[in-house]
Amino acid sequence: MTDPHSQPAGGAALTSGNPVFPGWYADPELHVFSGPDGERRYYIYPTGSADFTRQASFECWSSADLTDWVNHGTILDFRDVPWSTNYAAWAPSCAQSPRDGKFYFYFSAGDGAGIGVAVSDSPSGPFRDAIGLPLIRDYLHGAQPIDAHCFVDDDHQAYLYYGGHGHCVVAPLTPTMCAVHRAPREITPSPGYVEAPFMVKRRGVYYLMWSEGDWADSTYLAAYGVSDSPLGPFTYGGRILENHPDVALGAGHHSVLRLPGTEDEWVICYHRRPLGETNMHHRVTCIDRLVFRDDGSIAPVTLTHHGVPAHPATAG
Ligand code: FUB
Repeated sequence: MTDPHSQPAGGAALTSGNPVFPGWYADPELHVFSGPDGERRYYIYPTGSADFTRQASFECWSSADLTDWVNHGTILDFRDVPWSTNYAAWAPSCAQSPRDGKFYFYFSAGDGAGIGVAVSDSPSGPFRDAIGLPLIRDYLHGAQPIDAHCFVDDDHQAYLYYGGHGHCVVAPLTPTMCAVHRAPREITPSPGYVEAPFMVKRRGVYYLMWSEGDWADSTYLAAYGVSDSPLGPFTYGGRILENHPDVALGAGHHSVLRLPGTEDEWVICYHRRPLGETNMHHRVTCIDRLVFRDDGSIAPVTLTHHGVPAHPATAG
């Protein structure tokens, strides 16, 4: 295993460090987006990981190069989402519509309240509730309506993946990004699946990733499966994130991103619990390298303290 304390090859490179920004934040979704002013930056949409009975809003962070993260403050507040609860603002996802260029923000509106969708002209918000009611309200196929993830395929079809309590479902979205085109179908990829689906396509292969175990302790981890369709079925591929006894525990609920301007360099953004932390809410947001092997499988991630080298969002 790589030494988690060693710096990446190439000398004293500027690195993100881990965690990449201060504070308790979990469930990070990492993107590169261009704002209304045309500036391309990295964005992270996390869950604010205070006690979840007090989590009633979302923030986002952005960076020019993965190292200098800026907090944009509250981007959506449950006070402006009347059908939501006043707690458990969990696990958001953001996608840019290929049709209108707007940014659509999918969020858990409280345990049991459903999944909402909000919209903004800017990736840093502010977002406003787009439809005034839950996009997904009911438990379908046993899937708890949390942990939404929006994936837009090369043909511009958007899909909404979500589901806790051991069941994963997916539904194609209409071009408005604010309604499901067909009823969600169950795609639970593995008996170990618990929550936090994330989809990425590489070289024509669909990689569904998810978290297993209990997010509140060190049984948490992440795994993946592959398919030739965004709707599965998925063949189990292996574990991606696991505890590192010298670095951190409970690593999971992640997103991955191909670095702009590269053909095949990837990073994984995830949360983990610092060693010695026993409060279940105390999770931090980190970034490390993700490596696809020559056969298309994913190598287990080495959790590090140094993170990843600076890489401009404007590359390529
Ligand atoms: O952050 C709250 C919950 O913890 C998320 O919904 C789960 O995926 C887990 O990370």
